Amino acid sequence: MAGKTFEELQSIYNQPLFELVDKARAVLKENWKQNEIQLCTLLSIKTGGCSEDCGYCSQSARYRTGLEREKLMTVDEVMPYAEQAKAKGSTRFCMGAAWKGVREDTAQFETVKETIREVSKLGMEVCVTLGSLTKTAAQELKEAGVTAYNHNIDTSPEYYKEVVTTHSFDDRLNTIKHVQNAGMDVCCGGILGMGETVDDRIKMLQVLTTFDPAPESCPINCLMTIPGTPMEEQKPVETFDLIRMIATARIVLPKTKIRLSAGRTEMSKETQAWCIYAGANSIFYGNKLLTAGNPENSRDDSLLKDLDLCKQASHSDMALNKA
Ligand code: SAM
Ligand code: DTB
Ligand code: SF4
Repeated sequence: MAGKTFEELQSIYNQPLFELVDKARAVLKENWKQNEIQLCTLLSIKTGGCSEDCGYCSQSARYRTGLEREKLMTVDEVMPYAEQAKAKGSTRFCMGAAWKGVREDTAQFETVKETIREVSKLGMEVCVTLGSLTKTAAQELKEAGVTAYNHNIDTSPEYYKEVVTTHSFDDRLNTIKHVQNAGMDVCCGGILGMGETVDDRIKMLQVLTTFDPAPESCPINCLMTIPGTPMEEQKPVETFDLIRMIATARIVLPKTKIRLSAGRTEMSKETQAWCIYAGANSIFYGNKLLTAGNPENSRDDSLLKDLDLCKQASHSDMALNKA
């Protein structure tokens, strides 16, 4: 789909809430099996000690967040987590590393690629989020079996400078280009609640609509305030702002999986139901995100039961009209 203008997005976002949700729900029904939800499990395979200064992050070495720095996990250490995720019904396993980016020709990168090859054998979608990539690193990840690469733009181009100073918004777009050119799916979204304006959120969505191809998935995270970071005092996101954002994303990215991501521990079942009704069709499943908490599996199972949702079957094609 061709990119939308900021004004087009603003008028979608600002229409009366129920009209917005009605439209988003119609788009969801047209493009997706409305009662299915994709479950993705996260694992931090290299925690903490990151050189970057992302103001929201527990893993930046620049803030005293109390997080213990850990070495890169080995293949054998990772596999039980992937197997358990599969056994519990997740179809995607996403591994994150607290790196500025991938350094090619290192033993660490070889270990990560070996891990990817092993996880692929389980028949799960393999997603990684390892920071910036060169063209070659992207190609090597694709060859190892990565199906999707997560690299968020996080906010508007203008506000990005207030969030991170050690790399730029354009650096993020550059990595996303390499991911697309290597033939991996792009998972790209952002965070709400970092002190940005509603217009910044809309501008972030506007950038996502210019991607070609459109992102395969789009995580919408609510800031989880981490003591010790510059954003520790930020206020929670208003529920109806979150719903508006999800509904708008659903309308402008009709075939993208919209993932209701970080911050669900602070959301009621009803809030989450609204978000899913308005177009979200994926969640992170498992009691931990990368370093922060996520609802227990049992709580999510009861949410899915209450809403009569089923877990997306392994490798089932969720999109009705996807080739
Ligand atoms: N280092 C890699 C990078 O920056 O892309 C991968 C890991 S990074 C932790 C992945 C994403 O998690 C970030 O882009 C951000 O959107 C999200 N995230 C990190 N900390 C968060 C927090 N405290 N609250 C909400 N989302 C967060
Ligand atoms: C994304 O957008 N959200 C996930 C995933 N991509 C890698 C990570 C959320 C991290 C939340 C904070 C933490 O666990 O440290
Ligand atoms: Fe490092 Fe990624 Fe955290 Fe930024 S978001 S500090 S790059 S781990």
